[in-house]
Amino acid sequence: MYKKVLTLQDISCYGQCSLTVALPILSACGMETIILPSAILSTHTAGFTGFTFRDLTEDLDKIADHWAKENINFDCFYTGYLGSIEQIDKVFRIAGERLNEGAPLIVDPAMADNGALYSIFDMEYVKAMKKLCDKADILLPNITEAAFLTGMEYKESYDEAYIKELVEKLSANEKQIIVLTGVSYKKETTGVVVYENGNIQYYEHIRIEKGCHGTGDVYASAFVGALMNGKTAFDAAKIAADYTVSCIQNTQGDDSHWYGVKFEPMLGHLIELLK
Ligand code: PXL
Repeated sequence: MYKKVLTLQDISCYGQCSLTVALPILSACGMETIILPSAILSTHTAGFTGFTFRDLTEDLDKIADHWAKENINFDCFYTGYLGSIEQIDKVFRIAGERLNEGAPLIVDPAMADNGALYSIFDMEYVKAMKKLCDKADILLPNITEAAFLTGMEYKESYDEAYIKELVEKLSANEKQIIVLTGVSYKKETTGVVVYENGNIQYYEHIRIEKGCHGTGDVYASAFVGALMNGKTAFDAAKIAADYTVSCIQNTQGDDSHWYGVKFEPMLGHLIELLK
């Protein structure tokens, strides 16, 4: 069960997202976690202004060259927020060279939420991300990202037919698994759709009105950790959902903590869910 999981995303020094979330969650899931920072920002970009941004694209090839020399390989490659279009090409190289036989490429397109792209991205980036998504074994978009990737209209309220069309359009091949988050058919509930082998499964859970920033990264990291513990995609999707809900509940009522999720005190709960 001791697996090497490589994750490529940014370091937002402050703000509880991307690598500062993925590393502790994957470690708690028992994974040897290898990090590849795509950029270093003083904070994340959602709600802070004047943040610093150092792009690390140039370092990615040098790091990959060294790993090639040392023959360092991985059992999973999970990508999150990337800093630039050029980095997407680097992902193809690393996935092509460094993954063990059968190791999944898991892509969280991490570029949009609530109907809008994050501030640094544009439609060129969406086009490049679509190419990467087509290569993924498992894709973890929210509804906004799925709408941008497919060119379908983003809807605040929708029915099962809309969700079916969204995952079908998104699906690059019949082996690919799509885990679509934030699918809500009723006011009081939300949930996750898992599209696998042409079948749709839905896990519904309570919806907490006041969401918080960073839940997508908490969800994706817990999903990868559960999957790499041998859970099926649907079971991993359920475990990640239950853990994320517990983290949001733990963050509620603290208005000073608008920028992230207090996920750390709930790591014990995640470990219990994995048993
Ligand atoms: O949580 C996604 C994310 C990751 N990294 C950075 C972000 C965001 C979302 O806004 O700004 C830098």
